[in-house]
Amino acid sequence: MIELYATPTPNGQKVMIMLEEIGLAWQHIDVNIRTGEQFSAEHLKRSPNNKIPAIVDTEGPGGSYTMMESGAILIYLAEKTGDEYTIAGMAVYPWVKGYADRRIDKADHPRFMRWLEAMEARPAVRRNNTMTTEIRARMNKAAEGKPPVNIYDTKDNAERLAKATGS
Ligand SMILES: N[C@@H](CCC(=O)N[C@@H](CS)C(=O)NCC(=O)O)C(=O)O
Repeated sequence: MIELYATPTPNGQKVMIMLEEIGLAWQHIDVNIRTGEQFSAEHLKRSPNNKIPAIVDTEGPGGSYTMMESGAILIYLAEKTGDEYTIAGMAVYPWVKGYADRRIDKADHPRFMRWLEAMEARPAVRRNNTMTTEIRARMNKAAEGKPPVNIYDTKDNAERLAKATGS
């Protein structure tokens, strides 16, 4: 459980958005900076510079874990949950999803498989895979009867470029 001690100012809201994104159980514990609640002895233990937001992660490293500073909180929460899905994952997944075609045995790579399954459980990744199949089928149909190009034939490439650009 993440306890967010805050007022929904922009600095409070950025943590709220993150908490909603990552899906951890959390609750907003109101610390009203308009009425000076940030100066209470309890809150100063969480945030010695009398600012919101602060969080308490009841299941943090080594037990209950308190943090202040919204940017640091975002990084902490990303590291607690974000390692299964980052833009690195988006960039790499299309290259590695065909691992079986490369005769890679999934039994040898349990952590890779866990990550791959987490990727493939995401609706956006599933939609990508469905669209990829549909687009490939459409393009293959449109390419029927047309000779294929060898994109690694640099001489052929140079000739095509020269022809297209008139140079
Ligand atoms: N650098 C801090 C800034 C936090 C901050 O300025 N919080 C304001 C509200 S947005 C606050 O708690 N003000 C109360 C006060 O200064 O007494 C962060 O990003 O968390």
